[in-house]
Amino acid sequence: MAATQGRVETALARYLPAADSIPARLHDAMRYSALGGGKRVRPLLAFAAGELTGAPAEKLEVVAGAVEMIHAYSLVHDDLPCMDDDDLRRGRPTCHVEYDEATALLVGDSLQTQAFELLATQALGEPKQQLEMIALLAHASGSRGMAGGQAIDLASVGKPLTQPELELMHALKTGALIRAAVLLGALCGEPLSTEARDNLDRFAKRAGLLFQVVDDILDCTASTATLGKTAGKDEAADKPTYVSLLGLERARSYAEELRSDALASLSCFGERASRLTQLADFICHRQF
Ligand code: GRG
Repeated sequence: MAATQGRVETALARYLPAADSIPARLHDAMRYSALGGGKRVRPLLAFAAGELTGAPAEKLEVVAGAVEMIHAYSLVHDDLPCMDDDDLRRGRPTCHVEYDEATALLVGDSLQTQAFELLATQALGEPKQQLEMIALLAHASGSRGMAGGQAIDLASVGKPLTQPELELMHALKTGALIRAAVLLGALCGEPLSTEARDNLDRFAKRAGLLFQVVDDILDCTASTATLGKTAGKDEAADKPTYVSLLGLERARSYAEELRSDALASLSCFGERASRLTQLADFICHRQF
C-alpha cells in the first residue's frame, strides 16, 4: 500500500501545475488540497483492479490520478461553508480556511477539469475505449453520481431515511467514485469477460457501500485527532447515517456482511484478486 500511495503522490505532483506558475495562489491551493494526505483508497483500488487485467502501472497512475483529483475537489467543495462548513481536513485547515472561499471554489473547479484533461491527453487505449473511460468518470462524478448524492445528502438533513433511501444516497455520493476507480483500473488492462466484469462491478458497489458504513461508524466512534477531520459531525448536523438507522452494533454487522459479499464477488478471479481482497479488509477494519 505504501509503495502505491507513494507512486500516486509522485504522479499527482507531476500532473498538477507548479505552485509558482501563474495563477500561483490557485495552483498552490490545488497542490495543498490534492497532495500530502489522504488514504488514497480510490487509487489503491484502481491499482488493485488493474492486477486482474495485467494493466501497466503508467496507465494506472493516470486513472488513479484523475479519480483522486475528483475526490480532492469533492472534499474541498464539501468543506465549504455552504455545504458541510468544516475547518479541518486531513489534519490541516480546510482549503477555504487556509486560502479563502473563492479560491476553494476555483480549486474544486480546476481539479475537476484537470482530471478530465489528464484522462483525455494520456494514451490509455483505443480511442473508443478511452472515450468510454472518460464518460465513466464523468457519469460517476456528476448529478447521476457523486454530485447527485451530495444533493440528496444536503436535502436529507433532519429527515429520517429508510435503508433503501440511505443506500441510494451513498451509492451515489461515495459509491459511484469508488466504483469508477475499480472499473477504470481494470479497463487499463486486457478486456474482461462480461461475467468477470459483472462480478467486479458487484465487488465495487459492495466496497463503496462498505466504505460509507464504516465512515458512519468512525464518525461516531473515532476521535477528531485520529480522523484528521471533525468527528461527530453527522449526529451534530442531524444527518441520517447507518448508525442512526441501525444502531452501532447492527451497523458493524452490516459492514461485515458487505465485506463478505464483496469478497464473494472476487472468487472467480482467484489469486489475482488478493490485493482487492486486502483492500476490502482494510476498508472494513480501518481506524481512520
Ligand atoms: C461537493 C460534489 C461534491 C461532493 C461531495 C465526497 C463528498 C461528496 C463529500 C465528502 C463528505 C464525506 C465525509 C463523505 C463520506 C465518505 C467520504 C468520501 C469520506 C472521505 O474520503 P476518504 O476517507 O478521505 O477516502 P481521504 O482524506 O482519506 O482521502
